[in-house]
Amino acid sequence: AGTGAVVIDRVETMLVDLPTIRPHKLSMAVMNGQTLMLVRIRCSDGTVGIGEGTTIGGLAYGAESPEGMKLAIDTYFAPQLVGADANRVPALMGRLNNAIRDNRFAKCAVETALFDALGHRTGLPVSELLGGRLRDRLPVAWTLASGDTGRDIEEAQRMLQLRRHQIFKLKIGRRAVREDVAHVAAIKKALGDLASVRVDVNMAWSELEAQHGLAGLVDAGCELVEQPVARADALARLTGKYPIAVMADESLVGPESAFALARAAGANVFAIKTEQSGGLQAAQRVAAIADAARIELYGGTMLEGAVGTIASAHAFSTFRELRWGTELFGPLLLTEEILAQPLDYRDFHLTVPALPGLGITLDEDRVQHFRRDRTRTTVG
Ligand code: MUC
Ligand code: MG
Repeated sequence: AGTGAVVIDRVETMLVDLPTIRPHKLSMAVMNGQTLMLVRIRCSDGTVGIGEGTTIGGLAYGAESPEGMKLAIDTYFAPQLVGADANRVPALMGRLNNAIRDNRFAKCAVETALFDALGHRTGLPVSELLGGRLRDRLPVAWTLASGDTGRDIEEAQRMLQLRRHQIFKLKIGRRAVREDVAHVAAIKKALGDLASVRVDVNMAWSELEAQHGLAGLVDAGCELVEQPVARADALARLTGKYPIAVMADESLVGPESAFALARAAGANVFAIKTEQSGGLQAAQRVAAIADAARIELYGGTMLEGAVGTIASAHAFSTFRELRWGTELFGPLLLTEEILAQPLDYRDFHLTVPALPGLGITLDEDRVQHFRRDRTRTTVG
């Protein structure tokens, strides 16, 4: 296919509901399944791109939901896109950003589909369209969040044995600080030096609770704490106070917030999520700000399925440094495979595909099987 005048013909969306392998307990929600909002963009040269949007616990994490993203894309995004030049992804994103406020998750899904289609058109992987990958494999952490210390230890030991994960992120913040710290200490003690143990509090602590919590986590052998408190100013006050890395997650909602956090020396590490950032290129801008401020990087997840996960992998593969690895394990938390060929997880890493576009193929029969509403929405 040439790169002449190619326009966007159609934008289609659907919701796909998949169960999780076990209840996933976070401070703000318990997940028994995940909903993938898939967007497919069809172009006049026959190329097709796919993108994905997810949230955590419906509206428990933020202002967007899978159902809301679908509505926003069908009603407001699609008319901006249909008929436009499909090759100019930054221009298309500029147009969306002018016409549509916020909706960062939906924008990420659409941008992913645009880059996937462009990749199929040009023969290049999305990582190369984003400026070029610096690595082919990404370290992948696993989240322990069964709610039970013994079960978490067994799960971690199984992951180590399978050589799938050696970095573990523990979800805490549902219980009293002292109980949570004891939970972390027990897990670290059981795993020893074989594993890196980190925690995500998902904003559940007050600043005072965080002071107790961080001191306890240091003694427990935990090396990093993610978003212990909600407020960015409190996060900044905690940073550097204890010998444990403080990582921002919820506080990071795109480049402007990244700049404000960096200016306030508000974190040692940024958990960059493509959806939270507002897209793949926006995530790269957040990474550039972190780089300039000497803030270290971690590739985060919104518990995306295979499509969103591999899109994030392409983006993270272009980051100059990735000191803390990634947590791109989303598809492994789901019971069902929706790709023709599963993602390649082995030796504690995920491989970034070298094929055109995202480098994945949906198993259409399985997608149709798990699709919530079989009525296809077509615009254009
Ligand atoms: C978060 O807050 O980081 C990432 C891993 C996981 O289990 O939940 C997420 C969201
Ligand atoms: Mg987090």
